[in-house]
Amino acid sequence: MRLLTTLLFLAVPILGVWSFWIADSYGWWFPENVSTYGDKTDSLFNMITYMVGITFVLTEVCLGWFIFRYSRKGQTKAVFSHGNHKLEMVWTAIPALMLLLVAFSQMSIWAEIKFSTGFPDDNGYSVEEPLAEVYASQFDWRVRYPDEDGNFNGADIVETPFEFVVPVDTNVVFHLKSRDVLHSFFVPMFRLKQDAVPGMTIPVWFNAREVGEYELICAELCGWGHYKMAGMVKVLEQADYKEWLETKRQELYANGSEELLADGDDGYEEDYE
Ligand SMILES: [Cu+2]
Repeated sequence: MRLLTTLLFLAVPILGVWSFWIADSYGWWFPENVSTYGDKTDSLFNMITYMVGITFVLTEVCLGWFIFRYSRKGQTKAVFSHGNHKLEMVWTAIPALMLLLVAFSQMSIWAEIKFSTGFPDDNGYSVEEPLAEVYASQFDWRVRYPDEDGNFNGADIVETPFEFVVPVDTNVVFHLKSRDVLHSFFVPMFRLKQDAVPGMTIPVWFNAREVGEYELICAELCGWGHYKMAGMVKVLEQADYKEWLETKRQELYANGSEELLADGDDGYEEDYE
């Protein structure tokens, strides 16, 4: 019975390690990463997982051993202990060192992803001249592209609901805002998550390495319709992106007229004078 109880306890770490081992091949692990900085985020995550995992296994094995060793009949007398200073120093120092290791390992990665002073600006987009503004609200994602002069306040603003279209292999910088409560802009396949805070304009950047469509979800419980805040980041070839934006702008100028749109005409003046 003693052995059976011990083995039952040991089944927990064994199943834990086993499920960790096979998770990736069953698709239970992270989705594929397509952003330039995602690999660094993943390596940080893996480092912490290994640290926690090894500690977990060691603790469980100790627990199993104590269960086996001290559950023998007749061994019911407790030992009174005054504590052990050396031991306490050790179990304080080891976690402290591990936390320091985590803290120092993440500093440069955090700075690269989050510090707007270090954002890349080599693709024409920068904190001052972002590719778009992304507004979160209950329960909507709204992306606004500036007019040709980079102006967000003009009349010729392309606006897309729930769809953020961007060029591939480009350092995309955008401004994240909220119209009401806290939301969070989360694209798992970019390893990018950023809160949208009411009253704040938060610059965010990413660089998607592959053309495709990637889920954008709200990761901050923001009200009853939170589950509906599911959008899409659509990554296009750079030329296709330019064409898409141009077409969208022409749709604006065409003012709903399909004929004008078909002509590729972009002015009211000639047609309505
Ligand atoms: Cu939400």
